[in-house]
Amino acid sequence: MASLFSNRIQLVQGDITRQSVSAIVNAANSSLLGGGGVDGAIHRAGGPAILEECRAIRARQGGCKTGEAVITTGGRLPAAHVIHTVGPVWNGGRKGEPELLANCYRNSLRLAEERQLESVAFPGISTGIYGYPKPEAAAVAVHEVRQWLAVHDWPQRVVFVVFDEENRRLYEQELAG
Ligand code: AR6
Repeated sequence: MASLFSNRIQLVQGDITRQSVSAIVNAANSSLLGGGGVDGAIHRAGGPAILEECRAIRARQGGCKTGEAVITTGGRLPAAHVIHTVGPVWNGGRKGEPELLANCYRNSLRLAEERQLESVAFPGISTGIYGYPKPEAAAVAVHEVRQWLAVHDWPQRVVFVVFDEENRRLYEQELAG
Protein backbone atom coordinates (compact mmCIF):
# COMPACT_ATOMS: atom_id res chain seq x y z
CA MET A 1 0.00 0.00 0.00
CA ALA A 2 1.53 3.29 -1.07
CA SER A 3 1.03 6.51 0.83
CA LEU A 4 1.19 9.74 -1.08
CA PHE A 5 2.91 12.58 0.76
CA SER A 6 3.22 14.94 -2.15
CA ASN A 7 2.75 14.33 -5.82
CA ARG A 8 6.48 13.63 -6.01
CA ILE A 9 7.19 11.55 -2.87
CA GLN A 10 5.67 8.19 -1.97
CA LEU A 11 6.20 5.72 0.84
CA VAL A 12 5.85 1.99 0.20
CA GLN A 13 6.40 -0.89 2.59
CA GLY A 14 7.73 -3.95 0.79
CA ASP A 15 10.46 -5.40 -1.36
CA ILE A 16 12.36 -2.86 -3.45
CA THR A 17 13.12 -5.47 -6.13
CA ARG A 18 9.40 -5.53 -7.01
CA GLN A 19 9.07 -1.80 -7.64
CA SER A 20 8.12 -0.63 -11.12
CA VAL A 21 10.20 2.52 -11.27
CA SER A 22 12.91 3.78 -13.62
CA ALA A 23 15.66 2.95 -11.14
CA ILE A 24 15.99 1.32 -7.74
CA VAL A 25 18.86 2.27 -5.48
CA ASN A 26 21.08 -0.44 -4.03
CA ALA A 27 22.77 -0.16 -0.62
CA ALA A 28 26.01 -1.61 -1.97
CA ASN A 29 29.56 -1.86 -0.64
CA SER A 30 32.65 -0.32 -2.20
CA SER A 31 33.63 -3.57 -3.95
CA LEU A 32 30.39 -3.43 -6.01
CA LEU A 33 30.54 -7.24 -6.04
CA GLY A 34 27.36 -7.87 -4.08
CA GLY A 35 26.68 -8.85 -0.49
CA GLY A 36 23.79 -9.52 1.87
CA GLY A 37 20.69 -7.48 2.69
CA VAL A 38 19.07 -5.50 -0.09
CA ASP A 39 22.24 -5.86 -2.19
CA GLY A 40 21.92 -9.64 -2.23
CA ALA A 41 18.19 -9.43 -2.99
CA ILE A 42 18.78 -7.07 -5.94
CA HIS A 43 21.49 -9.23 -7.52
CA ARG A 44 19.41 -12.39 -7.02
CA ALA A 45 16.28 -10.86 -8.55
CA GLY A 46 18.05 -8.95 -11.35
CA GLY A 47 20.39 -11.72 -12.45
CA PRO A 48 24.00 -11.76 -13.68
CA ALA A 49 23.81 -8.75 -16.03
CA ILE A 50 24.03 -6.42 -13.02
CA LEU A 51 27.21 -8.00 -11.65
CA GLU A 52 28.74 -7.99 -15.11
CA GLU A 53 28.32 -4.20 -15.35
CA CYS A 54 29.55 -3.77 -11.78
CA ARG A 55 32.73 -5.65 -12.70
CA ALA A 56 33.23 -3.41 -15.74
CA ILE A 57 32.86 -0.31 -13.53
CA ARG A 58 35.39 -1.77 -11.07
CA ALA A 59 37.83 -2.40 -13.88
CA ARG A 60 37.41 1.22 -15.02
CA GLN A 61 37.38 3.11 -11.73
CA GLY A 62 38.20 0.59 -8.99
CA GLY A 63 34.88 0.27 -7.17
CA CYS A 64 32.80 2.97 -5.53
CA LYS A 65 33.74 5.15 -2.56
CA THR A 66 31.45 5.76 0.41
CA GLY A 67 28.88 8.41 -0.48
CA GLU A 68 29.34 7.96 -4.23
CA ALA A 69 27.04 6.23 -6.73
CA VAL A 70 27.22 4.35 -10.03
CA ILE A 71 24.49 3.11 -12.37
CA THR A 72 23.95 -0.21 -14.14
CA THR A 73 21.20 -2.09 -15.90
CA GLY A 74 18.38 -3.54 -13.84
CA GLY A 75 18.75 -6.86 -15.65
CA ARG A 76 15.55 -8.87 -15.11
CA LEU A 77 14.14 -6.42 -12.54
CA PRO A 78 10.99 -4.41 -13.31
CA ALA A 79 13.23 -1.34 -12.88
CA ALA A 80 15.37 -0.62 -15.95
CA HIS A 81 18.33 0.57 -13.86
CA VAL A 82 20.04 0.03 -10.54
CA ILE A 83 21.87 2.92 -8.91
CA HIS A 84 24.48 1.47 -6.55
CA THR A 85 25.51 3.73 -3.71
CA VAL A 86 27.74 2.97 -0.74
CA GLY A 87 26.44 4.15 2.60
CA PRO A 88 28.66 4.84 5.60
CA VAL A 89 29.20 2.23 8.30
CA TRP A 90 27.86 3.77 11.54
CA ASN A 91 30.76 4.47 13.82
CA GLY A 92 29.23 6.63 16.55
CA GLY A 93 28.22 9.56 14.33
CA ARG A 94 31.35 11.69 14.55
CA LYS A 95 33.17 10.20 11.60
CA GLY A 96 31.26 12.19 9.00
CA GLU A 97 28.45 9.65 8.73
CA PRO A 98 25.58 12.16 8.24
CA GLU A 99 27.35 13.98 5.42
CA LEU A 100 28.37 10.72 3.76
CA LEU A 101 24.79 9.42 3.95
CA ALA A 102 23.49 12.70 2.51
CA ASN A 103 26.00 12.32 -0.34
CA CYS A 104 24.52 8.89 -1.15
CA TYR A 105 21.10 10.45 -1.71
CA ARG A 106 22.43 13.47 -3.63
CA ASN A 107 24.75 11.48 -5.87
CA SER A 108 22.05 8.91 -6.65
CA LEU A 109 19.60 11.68 -7.50
CA ARG A 110 22.23 13.37 -9.68
CA LEU A 111 22.64 10.18 -11.76
CA ALA A 112 18.86 10.02 -12.15
CA GLU A 113 18.80 13.65 -13.23
CA GLU A 114 21.59 13.20 -15.76
CA ARG A 115 19.60 10.42 -17.40
CA GLN A 116 16.24 12.09 -16.92
CA LEU A 117 14.85 9.07 -15.10
CA GLU A 118 11.21 9.53 -14.21
CA SER A 119 11.17 7.68 -10.89
CA VAL A 120 13.67 6.39 -8.33
CA ALA A 121 13.08 4.09 -5.34
CA PHE A 122 15.38 4.24 -2.28
CA PRO A 123 15.81 1.68 0.50
CA GLY A 124 16.96 2.85 3.93
CA ILE A 125 20.63 3.07 3.01
CA SER A 126 23.00 2.03 5.85
CA THR A 127 20.12 1.09 8.19
CA GLY A 128 20.75 -2.68 8.08
CA ILE A 129 24.17 -4.31 8.22
CA TYR A 130 25.92 -0.90 8.37
CA GLY A 131 24.12 -0.06 11.64
CA TYR A 132 23.09 3.58 11.06
CA PRO A 133 20.39 4.46 13.63
CA LYS A 134 17.07 4.35 11.81
CA PRO A 135 15.58 7.64 13.11
CA GLU A 136 18.63 9.67 12.10
CA ALA A 137 18.90 7.90 8.76
CA ALA A 138 15.22 8.55 7.95
CA ALA A 139 15.69 12.24 8.75
CA VAL A 140 18.67 12.50 6.40
CA ALA A 141 16.87 10.60 3.63
CA VAL A 142 13.72 12.72 3.72
CA HIS A 143 15.62 16.00 4.10
CA GLU A 144 17.94 15.33 1.16
CA VAL A 145 15.19 14.16 -1.17
CA ARG A 146 13.00 17.15 -0.33
CA GLN A 147 15.89 19.56 -0.86
CA TRP A 148 16.67 17.97 -4.19
CA LEU A 149 13.08 17.94 -5.48
CA ALA A 150 12.61 21.57 -4.47
CA VAL A 151 15.16 22.67 -7.06
CA HIS A 152 15.30 19.89 -9.67
CA ASP A 153 12.76 18.57 -12.16
CA TRP A 154 14.38 15.10 -12.41
CA PRO A 155 13.62 12.56 -11.15
CA GLN A 156 9.95 13.48 -11.18
CA ARG A 157 9.07 11.02 -8.43
CA VAL A 158 10.86 9.40 -5.49
CA VAL A 159 9.61 6.31 -3.67
CA PHE A 160 10.94 5.44 -0.22
CA VAL A 161 10.70 1.68 0.19
CA VAL A 162 10.75 0.53 3.80
CA PHE A 163 11.11 -3.10 4.72
CA ASP A 164 10.20 -3.08 8.39
CA GLU A 165 7.52 -1.53 10.59
CA GLU A 166 10.01 0.66 12.49
CA ASN A 167 11.23 2.35 9.32
CA ARG A 168 7.68 2.73 8.05
CA ARG A 169 6.69 4.60 11.20
CA LEU A 170 9.82 6.75 11.14
CA TYR A 171 9.38 7.75 7.48
CA GLU A 172 5.71 8.51 8.08
CA GLN A 173 6.70 10.86 10.89
CA GLU A 174 9.41 12.55 8.83
CA LEU A 175 7.16 12.96 5.82
CA ALA A 176 4.29 14.30 7.88
CA GLY A 177 6.54 16.97 9.44
N1 AR6 B 1 13.68 -4.29 -0.09
C1 AR6 B 1 13.71 -3.12 0.61
N2 AR6 B 1 14.47 -2.93 1.69
C2 AR6 B 1 15.24 -3.97 2.09
C3 AR6 B 1 15.28 -5.22 1.43
C4 AR6 B 1 14.44 -5.34 0.28
N3 AR6 B 1 14.41 -6.49 -0.44
N4 AR6 B 1 16.16 -6.03 2.08
C5 AR6 B 1 16.64 -5.33 3.12
N5 AR6 B 1 16.09 -4.09 3.14
P1 AR6 B 1 21.22 -3.49 4.22
P2 AR6 B 1 23.31 -1.42 4.59
C6 AR6 B 1 16.33 -2.98 4.07
O1 AR6 B 1 21.81 -4.31 5.31
O2 AR6 B 1 22.96 -1.26 6.03
C7 AR6 B 1 25.32 -5.57 2.10
O3 AR6 B 1 26.01 -6.76 2.42
C8 AR6 B 1 16.86 -3.32 5.44
O4 AR6 B 1 15.79 -3.66 6.33
O5 AR6 B 1 20.79 -4.16 2.97
O6 AR6 B 1 23.53 -0.18 3.77
C9 AR6 B 1 26.12 -4.66 1.19
O7 AR6 B 1 26.88 -5.40 0.25
C10 AR6 B 1 17.52 -2.00 5.84
O8 AR6 B 1 16.55 -1.09 6.39
O9 AR6 B 1 22.27 -2.30 3.75
C11 AR6 B 1 26.99 -3.93 2.17
O10 AR6 B 1 28.13 -4.69 2.52
C12 AR6 B 1 18.00 -1.43 4.52
O11 AR6 B 1 17.36 -2.19 3.49
C13 AR6 B 1 26.10 -3.76 3.38
O12 AR6 B 1 25.15 -4.83 3.30
C14 AR6 B 1 19.50 -1.50 4.30
O13 AR6 B 1 20.01 -2.67 4.86
C15 AR6 B 1 25.33 -2.46 3.34
O14 AR6 B 1 24.63 -2.30 4.54
